[in-house]
Amino acid sequence: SVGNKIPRDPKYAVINSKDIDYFRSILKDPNQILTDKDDVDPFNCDWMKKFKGNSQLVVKPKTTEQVSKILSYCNEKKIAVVPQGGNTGLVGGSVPVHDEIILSLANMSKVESFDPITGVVTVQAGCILENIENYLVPLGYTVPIDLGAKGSCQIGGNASTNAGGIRLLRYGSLHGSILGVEAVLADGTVLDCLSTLRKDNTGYDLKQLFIGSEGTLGVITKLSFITPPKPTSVNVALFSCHSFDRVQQVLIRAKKQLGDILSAFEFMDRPCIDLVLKHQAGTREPFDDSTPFYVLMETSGFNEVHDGEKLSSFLESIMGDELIVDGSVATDSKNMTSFWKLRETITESLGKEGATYKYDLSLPIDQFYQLVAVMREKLDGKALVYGFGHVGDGNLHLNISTPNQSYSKDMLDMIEPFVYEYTSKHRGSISAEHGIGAMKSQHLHFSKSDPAIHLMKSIKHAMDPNNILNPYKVLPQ
Ligand code: FAD
Ligand code: 2HG
Ligand code: ZN
Repeated sequence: SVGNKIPRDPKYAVINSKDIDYFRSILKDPNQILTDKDDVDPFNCDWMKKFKGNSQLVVKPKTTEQVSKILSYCNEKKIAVVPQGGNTGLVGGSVPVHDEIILSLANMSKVESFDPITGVVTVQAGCILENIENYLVPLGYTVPIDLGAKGSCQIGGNASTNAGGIRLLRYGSLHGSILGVEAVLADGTVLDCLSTLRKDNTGYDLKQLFIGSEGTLGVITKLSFITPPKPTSVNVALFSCHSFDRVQQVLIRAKKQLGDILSAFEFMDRPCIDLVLKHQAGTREPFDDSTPFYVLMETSGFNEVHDGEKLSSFLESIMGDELIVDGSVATDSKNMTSFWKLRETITESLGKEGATYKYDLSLPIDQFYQLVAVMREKLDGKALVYGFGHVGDGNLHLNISTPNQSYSKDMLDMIEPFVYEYTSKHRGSISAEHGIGAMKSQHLHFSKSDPAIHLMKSIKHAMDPNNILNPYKVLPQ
């Protein structure tokens, strides 16, 4: 692991054989309990192999009732618990810091119901995002969220991190799409807020507390959310630009001229393209000339002719004013996939290089690329700096990579707290979409005021007085 770990809080119990016997008695199927080191190890380690815990036990409930019994017991015995979905999180929130037991939602993966009139789907929290998409597509609907980790991440994990991704520009955040949540509270109480209503203003909107709280306030067991009809006419285009200022001009025109059919506007700098070309078989240089900036844009609509006309006049406008150097529109699904691959495999490619320091920031658009340039100057060749992200949402993924090296305190000190201070000074957010987890809990103050942190702590205390749910995460110690 990187940096100094927060010491283990001695108030938590160390699990013993009696506890394991109890879990066996409620979970019945022996496959629902993992205690062998080799079986538990993958659950102790995060996707980046950066955060490692030391849990001795994974429990894999199949029902809400089983989750309730597990938590009620843990609460009574003061056993700390980490809820875990697909374990694709990028801030160390999904793995234990010390010996917290791991509650995996992997066995709760059923789609429960779908209403073809409202488009509302109700699912168990452990459903893998891509499986929900595959369920919906034949019915003419689609999930309102999409991200590179779709083949492994679970909808409960997406909700718990309030994941953003590449469709947020079009469909908004999960705070808007999710209509209902069933969650189990720390003491085992099952909270049924599993509404499927579009409108429900009956006091505090409690389900919102579980969206984005990273498993610190309850375990989400079921969710309902609104799904949009699946667009039938999709275009994907790739552009190259000389300057970031031109990228912004293209974005403004895309919003104004494409309006409701604009469904993604993603950005990557040239080092990202070089990186993907190096690590991903089957990718190739997109244009004759290399330029410093690239944009991947998608339109999604329901009328091919109408969408095609809009796209053509938009392309004419940006080419006519020389906002782009090169541009290409994918004509078939194979080309679309290869364009998307240039964007969606950046994270995986960074992982292949070596230790990567990841920052997921919201910044005002005029500061968006400035920070990348500032970091390059500051690090002066000691590390490689990559800038990409959801520019249409003001979300920069700043990645600093040290090929063939392991994580080092010296490098970390060159980056932090500078990046957070810079972000805070420009009134940005130190986590746009990945959450706080273990990585940023001590830095929360850069984006939240003291009264806001105080209120967060009060809510946590009211809902989990023994602090058994995902301790050492999100809130500063
Ligand atoms: P996990 O990683 O298992 O858990 C994440 C957090 O949620 C943890 O704190 C965990 O305790 C909690 N949790 C999980 N399930 C539950 C539950 N049922 N109840 C309560 N708490 C729970 N993120 C984005 O926002 N946008 C992106 O575009 C994006 N792209 C990615 C691309 C790649 C290649 C990778 C590896 C990751 C990407 N991520 C992205 C980050 C990550 O995939 C998301 O944060 C995702 O939502 C995590 O889901 P998960 O099921 O893997 O959750
Ligand atoms: C993405 O948008 C993800 O690809 C991951 O949020 C970003 O690796 C990252 O920093
Ligand atoms: Zn992202």
